[in-house]
Amino acid sequence: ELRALIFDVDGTLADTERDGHRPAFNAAFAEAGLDWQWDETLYGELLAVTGGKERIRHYLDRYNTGFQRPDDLDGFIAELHAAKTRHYLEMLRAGAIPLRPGVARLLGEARDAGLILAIATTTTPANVIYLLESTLGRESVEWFSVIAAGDVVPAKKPAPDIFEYALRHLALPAEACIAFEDSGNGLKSSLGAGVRTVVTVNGYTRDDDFSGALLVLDGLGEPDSPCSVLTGPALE
Ligand code: XBP
Ligand code: MG
Repeated sequence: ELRALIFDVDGTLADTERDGHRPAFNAAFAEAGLDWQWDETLYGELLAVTGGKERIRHYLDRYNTGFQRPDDLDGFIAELHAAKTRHYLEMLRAGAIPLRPGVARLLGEARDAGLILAIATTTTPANVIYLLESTLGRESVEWFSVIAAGDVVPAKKPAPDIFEYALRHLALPAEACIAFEDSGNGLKSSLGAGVRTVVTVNGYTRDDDFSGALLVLDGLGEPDSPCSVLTGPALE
């Protein structure tokens, strides 16, 4: 019996990456006097690694090997990332990032149907709270029984840990849940935890590997602009 829906945040609830996280990273770099610029194409490649701090480290390892690393690299990255989060939260507070079509409707219908809602994301907890508050109102944070986010698990997606954490706190078996994800990394994570998954792709994830998904959609759609099924039972 279906009891709960578990949502990813970035790319699934909202298109946060290209015009949200990416410019926030760039603002933090500029503020720190660094000449790093993550354009849309480079950012698409960097998304291979989830987690902002992990992404900065990956950038230095693979794309900016000439950078003179400070002795305390962990501290340096943590500080840059804290600045990035500050910029990102400012954008959310200004209402700069809307939910994707169909998200508010689906959440409302799920609540009406008595389903439990949860979140499983690699992003920083405050980012989730601010997104919900700025788009659905203050009380919407309470709609979610579990908000599993960020560093509560050491291994981020594609590791299954964050979904396993959410299941543990929901006290539900994987079979009682359906996950909503937008990326190959996210899908690996949810499937790794045994949770059936609906994928709603976006510009950055369209070409990811979605094998094993219950359904792959180009969005969640609204009555006046329905979504399309890219892969799913109907097409097999
Ligand atoms: C999202 C992420 C996050 C965001 C940035 O992945 O990888 O790192 O890009 O957020 P998913 P932070 O949607 O698979 O959870 O900088 O707060 O990590
Ligand atoms: Mg995502």
